[in-house]
Amino acid sequence: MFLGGFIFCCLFVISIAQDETNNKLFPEHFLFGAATASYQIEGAWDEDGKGENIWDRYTHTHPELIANNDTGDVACDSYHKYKEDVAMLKELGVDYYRFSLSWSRILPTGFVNKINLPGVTYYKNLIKELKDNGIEPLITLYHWDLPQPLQDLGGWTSEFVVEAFAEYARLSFELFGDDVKYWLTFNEPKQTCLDGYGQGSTAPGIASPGLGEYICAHHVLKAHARAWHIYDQEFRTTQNGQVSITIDTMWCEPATDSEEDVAAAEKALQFTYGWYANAIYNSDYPEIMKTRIAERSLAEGFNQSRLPSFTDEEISYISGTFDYMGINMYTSILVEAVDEVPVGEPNYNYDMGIKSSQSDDWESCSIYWLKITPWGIRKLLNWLKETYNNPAIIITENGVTDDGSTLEDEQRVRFYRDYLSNVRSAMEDGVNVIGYTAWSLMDNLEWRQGYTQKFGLFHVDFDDINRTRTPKISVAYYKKVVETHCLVDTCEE
Ligand code: GBE
Repeated sequence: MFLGGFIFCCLFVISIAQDETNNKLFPEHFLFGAATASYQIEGAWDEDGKGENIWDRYTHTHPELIANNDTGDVACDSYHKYKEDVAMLKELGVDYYRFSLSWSRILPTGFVNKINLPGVTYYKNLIKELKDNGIEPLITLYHWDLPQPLQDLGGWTSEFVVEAFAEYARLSFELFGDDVKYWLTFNEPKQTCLDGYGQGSTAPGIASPGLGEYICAHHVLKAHARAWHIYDQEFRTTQNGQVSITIDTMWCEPATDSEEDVAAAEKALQFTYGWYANAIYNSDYPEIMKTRIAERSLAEGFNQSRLPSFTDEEISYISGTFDYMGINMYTSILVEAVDEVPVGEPNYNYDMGIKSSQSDDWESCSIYWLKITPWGIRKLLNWLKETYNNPAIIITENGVTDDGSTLEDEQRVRFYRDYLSNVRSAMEDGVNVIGYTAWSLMDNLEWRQGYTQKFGLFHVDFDDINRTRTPKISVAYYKKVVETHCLVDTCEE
């Protein structure tokens, strides 16, 4: 009662300052959801037969690399508390829940030789609980937690992993697919490859700049395509679902309207988003990547490009492997043209060859890289429509973090309102957006930032053994939006 009155009062205050907000209703069939990922919430890292994954290994062997030496050992304890999670989703009224499967919980060795039944049961129970509450699952197969035994064989830089992933995908479709309409193969492969195998700044921590990230990406793209074709050939007619991948990018805004900066911004989009998207939604790697990396590689003394090439057969096998387009978007950068970095050490950033920054005028939150740029999502959506032939788009992540000091997260309310307002405007521009997913359902392990950054609609008390979940004020706003399909007090058709 007290909380209800409190939330009502704050919504009233919020409703005053929304003159600029788009007041068109979202279409009736537009889908709203909320998201999490296995390593960030599940905990139970070695319980009931789960195998070790690269994030278990990374946090346990390099505690100094994670804020407060945090780990995902317990996290939100969702392995035991999934019913509470579903109750929160029910409270929000969302159409779907995006979560990921922990590969190691289902296949402790990474391979299909040994299926861990308690892991399978966990996901079956979660899916049943969702369906019983009228919530559709949207499942990500790979949100960064590779089984450690596969990493011991080279992980995403080894070719064998393509088939290992394909078999894991097939098993997942077999086990869960009767109840799943939406699948994602990979979450943000750029982070997997660039951070994990190029720069070495996250698990598995392999630093092989200018090489590792390209080899990794090559295998990820092949693995994605294998999984899509397996679904298409073996499951589509009986299960009738949709399979895609979600790739993240910041919107790249030219720093000035000079021809050079405009070209540099386009180049940045191609090197970040196009690196993965072009092969799937168009065909092959972007021309500008092929040309630049080949030139620099030869000048560096390599006999071939550091960017691996696809055969014609592979190009057509990968092209078109999507049923919708997934995107994760949080922020924007300003992009400037720069003089070519002299040839020397291989490096992805030199290959891209731009300068990026963020404006001091853009509103900050508690994490350094996320500046609040709602207009950027409208520009990005229009760019995606133009560049990839107007696909149906599900925004699979968008959200903002706080430092945990208050449940009155007015900045998050404004964030969702303003980004969604720009999504709605992009739809008026003709972009075919069919769904929107808030990151995140609840505070969770923010990778190297540990539990210091809190992206949740629901607050989680990590000092409490019960991991008590409490709604922030943004829950009331998002709930209203999901229910009414309207961002303001009253909407027009
Ligand atoms: C997503 O990652 C993840 O899918 C999700 O797991 C995560 O919790 C959520 O977003 C919130 O972060 O100058 O190289 O240091 C780094 C977002 C910017 C991935 C861009 C920050 C990609 C993390 C800038 N990265 N972003 S810099």
